[in-house]
Amino acid sequence: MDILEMIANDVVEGEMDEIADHVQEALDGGMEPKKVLDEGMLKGMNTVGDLFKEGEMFVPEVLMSAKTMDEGMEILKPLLKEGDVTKAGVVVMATVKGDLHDIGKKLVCMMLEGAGFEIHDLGVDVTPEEIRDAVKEKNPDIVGMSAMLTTTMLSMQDTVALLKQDATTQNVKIMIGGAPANPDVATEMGANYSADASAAVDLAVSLVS
Ligand code: B1M
Repeated sequence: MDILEMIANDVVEGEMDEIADHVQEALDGGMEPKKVLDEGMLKGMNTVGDLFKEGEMFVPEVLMSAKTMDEGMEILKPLLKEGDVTKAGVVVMATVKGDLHDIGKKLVCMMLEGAGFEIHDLGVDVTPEEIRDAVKEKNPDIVGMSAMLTTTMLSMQDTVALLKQDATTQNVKIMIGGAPANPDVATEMGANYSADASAAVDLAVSLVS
């Protein structure tokens, strides 16, 4: 197994204690940081996405892979030149007002980050006004909203309505997800739906392309 395969494998297997040494070994051997990122870490993360989609990896393992990715990024970040990392797009993400569930949303954020998106995670229990203000400030390509309670779906609807009211926010792409969401509800409120974290990546990529 060459060093890039080892790094990709570290991400897939969640080898948090190994990846830093392997990334350093690749750099010490003269490899470009971008190559380590693209052909090692991101390749591993893509495999994670595929395995998750196929039901061969589960949430705790994906979280371990995301943490392993973070460990490797700590070493690479200062070395990557501006422009080395192709930004897929900017996403403002929130769990909507009244809702404290954030495990699924964090997973979606991590997978989007792994796919090259810049994420501004506003946290949980975020009001429509706070989301609108963040859209004005960050000018994202996409707003992502997560809800796990049937009751908080209404807050999603309010947020979409508020974003559509304002000329500076009405054109932002909107994606929603979480247990009570579905494609019909999304279409009705003028948003896009994805069922899980890997579908969210596919959707986000299609919305910005
Ligand atoms: Co709550 N809870 N909870 N809970 N909780 C549910 C959601 C519930 C279904 C349990 C049940 O009754 N069977 C139920 C909701 C019923 C309903 O409204 N239909 C419920 C309830 C009722 C409540 C309370 C009201 C309980 C109470 O206090 N009486 C309360 C509400 C608090 C509040 O939010 N105001 C409450 C509290 C909590 C905890 C705080 C204890 C904890 C949350 C901790 C946390 O998130 N930090 C919690 C948990 C853990 C759950 C369950 C058990 C698990 C949710 C989870 O994390 N799943 C849940 C029951 C269940 O789902 N089995 C339940 C794992 C996660 C990876 O999946 O979140 O679905 P999920 O995310 C997926 C997809 O949905 C999708 O991708 C993710 C990854 O694949 N996705 C998106 C999510 N967001 C997306 C956004 C996207 C795209 C995809 O684009 C933007």
